[in-house]
Amino acid sequence: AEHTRDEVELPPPAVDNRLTVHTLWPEIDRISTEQIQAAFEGVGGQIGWQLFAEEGDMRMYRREVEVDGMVMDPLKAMHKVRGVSAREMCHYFFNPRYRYEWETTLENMNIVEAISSDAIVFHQTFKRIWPASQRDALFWSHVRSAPQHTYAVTNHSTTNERYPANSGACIRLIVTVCLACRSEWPPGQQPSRDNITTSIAYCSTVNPGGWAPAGVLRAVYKREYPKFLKRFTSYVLEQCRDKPLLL
Ligand code: 6CM
Repeated sequence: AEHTRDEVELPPPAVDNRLTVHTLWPEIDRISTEQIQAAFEGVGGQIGWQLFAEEGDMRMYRREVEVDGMVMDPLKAMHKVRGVSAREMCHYFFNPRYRYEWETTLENMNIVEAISSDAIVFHQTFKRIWPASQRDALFWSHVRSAPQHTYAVTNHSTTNERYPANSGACIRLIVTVCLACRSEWPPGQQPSRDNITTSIAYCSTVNPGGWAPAGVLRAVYKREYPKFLKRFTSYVLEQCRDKPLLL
């Protein structure tokens, strides 16, 4: 009980072999690679990105995209956090044990398949937003390391025979999310809680999967995404306080 956070619980530095033999692996590998690369590409100078929330080091941008009247606005957020590592950030985002503690839009979470130490398939239901129907999502989640002290979690919708879409009260939404984190510390120094800075790039694209009023949806996103990122980062800071830094 002394060691509440073993190394083994953290995202592994290399891909788990149980994942590379799974049927989802080619898709997981391709989409994760694409998402991580795109996450660190700036929004400056790119047409269409509008800043909609700014607080301290956090900046949130969205692009207004509608397909057949349905809002599919891509969202991109940048943030900087001092005193935690990229690996720690991704550990708390990926690991289902902590999800109810920071995810406020969540109603229920189920593990559909625990593929490996770095990949899980989840089924989640979200809190209902009036006047739309309740939504659920089925997605794989994969955490990996990348060069330059980078760790990232990618979540992407998938299908499963045991969890058919639109069979109950819920409408299935389609999601692609990437939380990419990169740590830095002053050259020539040993990294510590006092000198480490982690840059966060969070990208999300949600297709609501069925009718939802555009105005309501955009208002919900405008309120909920900043709330999520602020809450999540302060949650990780709180969890890591007084624990040894893990790179
Ligand atoms: O990325 C976030 N959470 C992850 C872990 O749960 C995961 C979640 C993805 C689903 C994102 C869907 C958000 C939609 C929530 C509102 C409910 C939709 C109702 C539509 C009808 C009007 O990647 C944090 C997600 C933060 C969302 C604000």
